[in-house]
Amino acid sequence: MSSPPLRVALVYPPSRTQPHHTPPMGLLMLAAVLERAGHTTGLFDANAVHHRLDSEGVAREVAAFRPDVIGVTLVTPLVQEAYRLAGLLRPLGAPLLAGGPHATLLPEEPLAHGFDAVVVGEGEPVVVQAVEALAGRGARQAVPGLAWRGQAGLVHRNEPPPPPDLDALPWPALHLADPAHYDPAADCVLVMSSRGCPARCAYCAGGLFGRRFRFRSAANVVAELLERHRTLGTRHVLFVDDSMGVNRERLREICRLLVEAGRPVTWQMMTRVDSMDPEQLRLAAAAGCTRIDYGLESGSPETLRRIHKPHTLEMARQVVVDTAAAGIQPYVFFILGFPWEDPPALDETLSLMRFLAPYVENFHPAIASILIPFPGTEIYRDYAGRYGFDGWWLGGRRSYDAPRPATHAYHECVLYRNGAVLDADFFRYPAPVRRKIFEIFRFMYFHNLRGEPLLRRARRKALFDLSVALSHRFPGLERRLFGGLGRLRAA
Ligand code: B12
Ligand code: SF4
Repeated sequence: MSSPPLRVALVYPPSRTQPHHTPPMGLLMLAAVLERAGHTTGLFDANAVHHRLDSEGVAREVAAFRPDVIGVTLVTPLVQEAYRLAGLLRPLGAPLLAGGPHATLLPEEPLAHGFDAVVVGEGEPVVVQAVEALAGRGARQAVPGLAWRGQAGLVHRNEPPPPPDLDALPWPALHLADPAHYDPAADCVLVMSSRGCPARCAYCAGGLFGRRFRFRSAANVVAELLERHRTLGTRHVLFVDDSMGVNRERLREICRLLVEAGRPVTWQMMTRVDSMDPEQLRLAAAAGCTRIDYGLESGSPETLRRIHKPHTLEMARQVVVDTAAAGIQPYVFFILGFPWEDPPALDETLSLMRFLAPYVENFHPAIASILIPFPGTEIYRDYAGRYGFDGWWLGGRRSYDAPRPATHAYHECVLYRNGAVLDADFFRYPAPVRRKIFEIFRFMYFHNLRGEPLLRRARRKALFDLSVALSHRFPGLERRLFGGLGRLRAA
């Protein structure tokens, strides 16, 4: 490189509800590619768990870095704030480049909200060219996958590049993440071992990596794990692949290599129900796998069929039983409130949960347990018009990335934890459906209390039920009595 290095600020915009315990991997992968090309990069993650920033704080830190180009990740529920942030970054004079899942789905939108260009799809093959072109060191027309607004406001869009060879990519530039901002890397690092998923679930917003399953070789993956263990003392790895077990042969090879290396780390993954069987689970457990996340989504066969889930109810039950039997913790995820679901359909999900309860330590009653219609999904396409939620991510009322306000009842705060998806009311659920969703959430909450000492568990249950009873009849009194539990409300 003959020109001086560029200074590139990589930004993850603020979420008001979800902190990052580990640094964002996508940005660190781009940073590694940019560093390899000789550029200087800085990571500005507004959600770092021990260094959370609002948009003003991000803009201040980015300004101090004096960037030549600023790259920003866009995920749908955070775009409104990201566009406000773009307004604060603009005066710095550095061109703004967007990328990530939302920018890929709707590349024209960021261009109308303060961004100069958008990278569509995976960033590694093009980020160096894109940044250089924005800094005036190349033609935008020559950057595959780039979208930008030219003269006369016309949007130009280049053909995307072929997907990258994953084994040839440098490993994430973890050294850019300030260790004081995150949980220790000795406790956990994120690793990506594959991209893409061949299924086509009707609600899935994971289209960025496409339907072709592409993967790093087992040797390359295990080398990264060993290196993290050696240099950072890492004891646990969280694989962020959409569905890590799709290629069984490769997963077996990863397990074999980890056993051979003396099982230096424990690990967890997300994968599809249909990718695991007892033999595969036994190998994974022997290689240090401690947890597997499964998207079961529903206990209703009709819903499973309508969302094109590649498993049946029987397969879901079996895999959870087999996983627990292998000594691995099964984590199960559900989505409640598909627009066709009535209380009997939701009861089928509750029955499945009751069946699974003895095998499952914790249900996950968090932000994503109620259906969110992400753009680009079949659900969005089929229902946006009918329920009037077109472009919801740009409007105020449905912005669910908001902590439960203190005005909510105690039981609502503990139940929905840090999410307000039910308030966003995408599908205008009738009262019986809302009641049933509430009942299921209550079931999950009570189940998750099982690990607590007996007395504390009894007290929490009693408080919860008292809050429910009071807030129905005397909401003012509930707020007065439970007002002192403000700290719990935010928990
Ligand atoms: C781990 C994870 C989380 C963790 C993040 C932990 C962390 N420290 O980063 C947690 C649990 C906090 C999380 C939260 C959320 N997540 Co999340 N998450 C993931 C997951 C599983 C992996 C992310 C990852 O590391 N991917 C691997 C890297 C390599 O990919 P990447 O980040 O997309 O980056 C690549 C490209 O997008 C692009 N790129 C990204 N940024 C930029 C910027 C520039 C300038 C350029 C040029 C390119 C570029 O290049 C990168 C390299 O190829 C993905 C699913 C997936 N498999 O990707 C979902 C996913 C990203 N999450 C998603 C969502 C919706 C959320 C939430 C909004 C949840 C919610 N329902 O409200 C919140 C967001 C709030 C927040 N604080 O982040 C969606 C996004 C969909 C969408 N349309 O936006 C995904 C795709 C899951 C899904 N299938 O629905 N998430
Ligand atoms: S199996 Fe998972 S990653 Fe694959 S399409 Fe369905 S929800 Fe998305």
